Amino acid sequence: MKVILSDDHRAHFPDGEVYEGSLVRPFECPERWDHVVAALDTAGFEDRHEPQSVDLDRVVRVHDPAYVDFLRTFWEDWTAAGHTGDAIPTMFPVRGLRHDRVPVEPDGRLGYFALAAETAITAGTWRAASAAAAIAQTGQYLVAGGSPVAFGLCRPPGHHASSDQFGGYCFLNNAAIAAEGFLVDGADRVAVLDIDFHHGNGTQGIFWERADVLFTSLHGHPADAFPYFMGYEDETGAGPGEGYTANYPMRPGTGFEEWSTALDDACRRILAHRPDALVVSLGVDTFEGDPISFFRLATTDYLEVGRRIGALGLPTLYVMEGGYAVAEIGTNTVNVLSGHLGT
Ligand code: 5XA
Ligand code: ZN
Repeated sequence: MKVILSDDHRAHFPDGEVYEGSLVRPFECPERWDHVVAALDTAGFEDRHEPQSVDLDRVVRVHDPAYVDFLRTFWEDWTAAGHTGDAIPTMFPVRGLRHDRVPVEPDGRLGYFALAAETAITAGTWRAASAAAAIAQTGQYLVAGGSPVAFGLCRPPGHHASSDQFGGYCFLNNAAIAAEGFLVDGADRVAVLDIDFHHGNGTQGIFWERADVLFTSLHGHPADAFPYFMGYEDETGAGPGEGYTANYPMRPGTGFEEWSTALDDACRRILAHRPDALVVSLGVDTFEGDPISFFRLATTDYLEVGRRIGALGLPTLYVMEGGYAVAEIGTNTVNVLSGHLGT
């Protein structure tokens, strides 16, 4: 299996995360990447690739160009305004406020382009986020070019990033960029399977009115879990995209039996879509020991997850999303990949 990775992820590591009333060390930390690499080493995944340069012309097919520009240039504006700490959004265009004007002042622009307050922008955020997008793109090129399966070790993750908002540790939507890339390179239909614990609101929103990309997501019920305001079962797409979104929200304590029944149903829908390629948003925060989630999957379950996805027989790109049980993230991730390969 081809693995695409870059050390540029280290450029993004905020000083703190707003979590349950405190500023804590971010759960989304560089050691996550180190543990995945160590597990890949141990399991013999040696076919490693550096990403090509990010292709922004393709990125803006799923993101608003003004948003991409904001991410690229914001740190300069923030520091020019005299700020020295990380940029944490505090005010948002919520219900009753206007969305049709973008503020000029950096703090206002930050809130305009944000969907949550736990995610800060730092000096190296653009470098890391654009490298993660480049990793997804390079994986997509490899799979479109004939590799049956590839794994993009993206950090920061991407599935919460909407066309014009960051949050949930995400800036550029790596999975959506890859899915769109397959279409650009000739695919007629693509499927996204999001198995991160959190609903992939960004990916869903990007493809909401599209029939060429099927979006399926298994996740913590929005009544109980971030991102709270999306991910219900009755969200099925709109216009030409009606019927091309499928959500499987599940309650606290869900174990592998119930979760895998949802996986099987999502897989059935994916096969019915007859996609030319599959993008898997691979989060392992479904793990029973994850500190911020509430599913109960065990380390050995991830082998079976990979087996079932591999059994679809589709050209597949995995992109890394969440997973915060740092000591186990490597084994859990690699178990999915090994299961896919049947090893
Ligand atoms: O998949 N998304 C995540 O793992 C991040 C959730 C952030 C919760 N504040
Ligand atoms: Zn997650």
